[in-house]
Amino acid sequence: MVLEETARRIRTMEIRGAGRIARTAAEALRDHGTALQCTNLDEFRQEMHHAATVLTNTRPTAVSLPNAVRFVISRIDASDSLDEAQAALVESANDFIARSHRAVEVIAEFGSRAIPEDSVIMTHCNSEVAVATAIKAWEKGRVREAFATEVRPRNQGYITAQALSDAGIPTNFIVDSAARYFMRDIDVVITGADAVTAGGAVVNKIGTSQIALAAHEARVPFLVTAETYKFAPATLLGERIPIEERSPGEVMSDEIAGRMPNVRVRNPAFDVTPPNYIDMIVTEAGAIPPGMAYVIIREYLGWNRDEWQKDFLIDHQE
Ligand code: RI2
Repeated sequence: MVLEETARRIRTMEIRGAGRIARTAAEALRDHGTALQCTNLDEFRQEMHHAATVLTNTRPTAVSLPNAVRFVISRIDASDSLDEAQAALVESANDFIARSHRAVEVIAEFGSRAIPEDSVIMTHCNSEVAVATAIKAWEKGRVREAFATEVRPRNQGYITAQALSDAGIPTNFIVDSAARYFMRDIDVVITGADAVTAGGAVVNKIGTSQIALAAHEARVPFLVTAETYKFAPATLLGERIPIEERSPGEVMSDEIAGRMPNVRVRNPAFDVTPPNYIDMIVTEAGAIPPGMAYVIIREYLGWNRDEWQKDFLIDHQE
């Protein structure tokens, strides 16, 4: 029940943000597994793999979700007894959650150093780690003012504007389409990421790539803040990151849409920013150029081609 309820809350975006959904999934696996009354290891593994699938099927784009689930499940799979697996579940879930919180703190520190003195910053959507970075930079006196976009259709920009305002940062709230108009006033753009490919492309909230393009044209540095678990190992096997397309009802009410039978409302939740529009990706392992994404996947996500290939092929047979 806890599991299904958590899955529902992630799907409906009651719980949202790539890092938060990853931590929530680890927590849900832990609580679900702790409540299970299995009599042997095989049964426990089977139940946990099912729970993992329920959680990863909720939202397809943020790779933090399958990475968190994999972090926990791989330790269950490596256990030799039921007792060991149950202990490994609790330990690995708690470990993931602690690492995630720590990563946000470390990135905020590294990222704040990359923001020049007296900067006007712009951010898009609501990224826990981008906001933490902006606030850290503000505390160091490096930020003068911020711009937060509205983020249609779910308006996550309100959450960002609130957080920046609570921190005392003078903040301008703008509609998404005003980003280029104000770009001349901006010193640095900071966003989060839902996924980073092996080639260094960043998948983030719809509209990010337009802002990156405007920043590139105006020669404004574009920083991405992303924990290492936002990097996507499967892209090394040629996999593409699926872009979630959400309900048209988020964009236009059924009543209005009903009057336009020839109109199809499209609602992609994410887009892809190519690596050449990104100056730096700040991770807890360091601030890297996008071209080094491959190294992060190899060094920090325990990349093992044969193992991933096996899992990938199994996934695709189902
Ligand atoms: P943090 C969000 O997606 C946004 O795209 C945001 O930039 C990204 O997750 C990263 O979030 P959504 O869940 O982990 O609002 O940095 O669709 O909080």
